[in-house]
Amino acid sequence: MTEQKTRAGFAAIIGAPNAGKSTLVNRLVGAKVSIVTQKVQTTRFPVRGVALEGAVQIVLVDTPGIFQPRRRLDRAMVRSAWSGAEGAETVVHLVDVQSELAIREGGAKAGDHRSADDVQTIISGLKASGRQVILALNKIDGIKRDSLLAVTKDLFDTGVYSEVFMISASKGEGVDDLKKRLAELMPEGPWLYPEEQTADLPVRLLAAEITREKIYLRVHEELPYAASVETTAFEERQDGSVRIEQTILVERDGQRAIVIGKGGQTLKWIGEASRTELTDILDRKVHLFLHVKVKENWAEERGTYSDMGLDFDV
Ligand SMILES: Nc1nc2c(ncn2[C@@H]2O[C@H](COP(=O)(O)OP(=O)(O)OP(=O)(O)O)[C@@H](O)[C@H]2O)c(=O)[nH]1
Ligand SMILES: [Mg+2]
Repeated sequence: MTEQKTRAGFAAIIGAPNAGKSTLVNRLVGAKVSIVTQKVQTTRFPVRGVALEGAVQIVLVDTPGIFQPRRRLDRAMVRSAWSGAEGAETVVHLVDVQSELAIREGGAKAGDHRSADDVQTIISGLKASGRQVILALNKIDGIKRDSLLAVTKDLFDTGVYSEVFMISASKGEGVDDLKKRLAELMPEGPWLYPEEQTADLPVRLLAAEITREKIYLRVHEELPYAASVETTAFEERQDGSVRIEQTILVERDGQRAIVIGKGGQTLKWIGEASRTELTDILDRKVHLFLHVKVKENWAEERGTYSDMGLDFDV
């Protein structure tokens, strides 16, 4: 037998909100497995994506951003991110280098300061765990290389990193090198997923995520984290199509009005965008029905957490 020995394992991507973790996971997998928006705190629970590199299967774990949590949902998200890292063979700490640079070179916005603070929180957490991880500086597109050196040095001097990569998750630069390295770090063993599988999110949850992404893309300014999406029906029909019903939960009447929009225009846009993508992903005709409901306490209900695989009591 000349067959190459297979390897497989988990590589978790952690980082501050908006660092580009989901973008990177999608890029490494070569398919969209996790939703991406310009908003912080988009990812709410760990999402797995499966990448192949020769005979190696790398199961990427996209995690929610790590930040100073206040609300219950925030605490549950941050906890799940750290657990995602604990369960993985390899951890990559992804840092938005543009925020780090803005702080050094001037012009930093509130978001950059938050991001840099969260990076420090993560470094402290890593120090406490005694674990060495890979540092990946993201968003190097449009940045002068010399200015990266000082940032790299400061981060590296914390002692929590074993090596560093410079990448652009959205443009793809440097991602192949990182992928090769992750493959080397995976232990020998049988693959964990069938060859053709790239994601393992239950289809109802995936459908809810796609709609949540469209909501965030459309009304990100007006609707701060107040929305959640539930798939209430998913029926395969005789003609091969699928009928999906979803409820968008918001916390207040005003938010309901925003999601629906003038004459229903916003909700129509969200529904069309989501249906188009779901048709593509599910590879069949999709009938999508969206309802918007005010449920003030959706973020305080146990069911919300178990649906997402999050811990309620943190
Ligand atoms: N310029 C640039 N933008 C990027 C890059 N990678 C990601 N982004 C953008 O950064 C924003 C956040 O990307 P996400 O992938 O959702 O970030 P995340 O770390 O998963 O965010 P959370 O799930 O909220 O923690 C999006 O607008 C991306 O398009 C990059 O390499 N360069
Ligand atoms: Mg994300």
